[in-house]
Amino acid sequence: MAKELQVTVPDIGDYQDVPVIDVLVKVGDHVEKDAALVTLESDKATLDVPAPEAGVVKSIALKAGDKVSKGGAVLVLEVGGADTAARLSPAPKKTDVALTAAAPKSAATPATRKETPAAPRAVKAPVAASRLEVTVPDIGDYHDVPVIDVLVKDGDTVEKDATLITLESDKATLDVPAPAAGVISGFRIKVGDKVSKGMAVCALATAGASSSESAEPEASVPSPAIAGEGQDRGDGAGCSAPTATLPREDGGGSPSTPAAPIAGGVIPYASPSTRKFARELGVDLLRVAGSGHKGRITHEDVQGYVKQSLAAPPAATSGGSGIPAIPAVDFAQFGAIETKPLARIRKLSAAHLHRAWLNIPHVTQTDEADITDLEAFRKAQNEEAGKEGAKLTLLPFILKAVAKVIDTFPEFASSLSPDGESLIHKQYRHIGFAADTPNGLVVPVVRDVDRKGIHQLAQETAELAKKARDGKLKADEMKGGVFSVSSLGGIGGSHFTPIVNAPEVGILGVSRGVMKPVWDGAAFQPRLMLPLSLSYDHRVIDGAYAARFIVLLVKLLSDLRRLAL
Ligand code: CAO
Repeated sequence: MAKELQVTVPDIGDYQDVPVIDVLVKVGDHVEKDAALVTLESDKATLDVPAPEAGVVKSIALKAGDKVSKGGAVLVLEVGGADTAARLSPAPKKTDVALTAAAPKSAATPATRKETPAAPRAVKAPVAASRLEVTVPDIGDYHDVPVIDVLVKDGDTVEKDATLITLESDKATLDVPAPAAGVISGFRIKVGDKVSKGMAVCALATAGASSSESAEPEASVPSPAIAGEGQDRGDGAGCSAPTATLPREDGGGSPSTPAAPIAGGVIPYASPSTRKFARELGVDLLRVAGSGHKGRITHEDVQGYVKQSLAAPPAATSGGSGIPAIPAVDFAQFGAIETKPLARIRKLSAAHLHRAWLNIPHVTQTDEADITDLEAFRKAQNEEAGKEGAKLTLLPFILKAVAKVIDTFPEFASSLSPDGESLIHKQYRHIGFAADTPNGLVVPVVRDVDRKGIHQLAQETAELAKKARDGKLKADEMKGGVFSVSSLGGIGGSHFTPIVNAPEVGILGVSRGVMKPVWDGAAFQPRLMLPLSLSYDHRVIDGAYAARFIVLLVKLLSDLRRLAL
């Protein structure tokens, strides 16, 4: 018994007055259950209204450009009639050539595509399709990385490079892309799974040589209705028909990608991970040009946008935080110039030093330590050890003495809490030392200096300094310091003003020891004097406290026996 069914706009969430952007059927069309009838486009997504049952379109209540809300009339469908049954019952086979003939107008308009749902199949079927196993690609050193987003399902047609799943390690968010265009089957992953390189994701039925012929107005992309009836496919494709609440891509590509209509230019097309990344950086995706397929915005596009924004010439009158900017100068007007990109380490340390310099009210306290005896002892030790022994330099003595002085003045091993309300006292004595490398300054950290002997410290500093110069320091080896030492003594110079290595509160600069005449109360004596420069964060350290710190340090270095007390 034929009856008329009024099709209305289903629950489309909070959306009201959503524009109709496409009417996909016309009066007289025969439609399958779940075939898309009209397409709506909110400012967040594109939505298809599906046929609740198979039937024949009797009348249509709206046109492109109309605005609709939940419950609004879409069309009237005659269902259960003999005509409908006759038109729909011979289940189309993909090899059924007659179906191609039955769809003479199929590629002409989207509406006729839906009218003859078997037609796209018929176009696609003869194509020599191949099956591609998609696995998790090389994702660096990561293992068991959680899947945070699944963007496709069995039956979905995806473009090459469309994101299939998104992984999130503790360091990065990674998209696993489709290696080729095709139809998804055997999808094995769900949100929360943990994956590693090589694990199976799904199979991809890729089109053969003639896929290009079907690329045009989507004649071969299975409509939701067609995908739903794909029993004869044999690959598991087509087991799910997208519902009206599933976003649809802008006229092509993955139907389940939460995509934006590029043509309209309203919503940027980007994967959830890219959106998340942009949100974290405060980037408005509307301002970012997408370089991916169909204008898709990639992580790199967001990064490029940020870099470009940072590199943009500062306003002539002011830099960040109201600091007057240094005006740009065209040096080429004065002679030949060459511009070289900065090494990564130099850029990182520049940003770090700038932050520390801007945030910390620095004071530098200087003094000189008489290291005549220390040097005599050090040289004697080196001679005793001979060429085979590990060489003792001044640095391990300084580290040891600093650790000892911090025990007496523990605020030098503290940090201000981020809110500036309290002081965090660190009980450990890990001390960093600045190392000069061909690529810039790095600060390796020696662990538990207070618990180690001079020889062990000499060995560890030598190893860390070598690693630093070879660019092989691990991130962990540059973390956790409570205080830093910057020794320029091997190079020369007298005092300098080291910059506190935030969030530490103190740094000791060591310059070159110089023989000087020192008055002993009766006569001038030749003594080797070591210039010391102690910079500190004046928010945490008082001047008197710092002066006492350096006085004690001078005493320890001048008389090594005190180190043992
Ligand atoms: N006075 C006199 N001589 C000194 C000295 C000092 N203060 N410090 C070191 N020396 C001597 C050493 O004893 C050694 O002499 P010998 O070969 O005769 O024994 C020579 O100078 C070379 O020492 P070194 O500098 O190679 O070794 P070190 O352990 O003292 O220092 C390191 C290691 C990594 C700190 C150093 O190589 C380095 O990179 N210094 C630069 C740090 C820097 O760039 N600081 C600035 C940071 S802020 O921009």
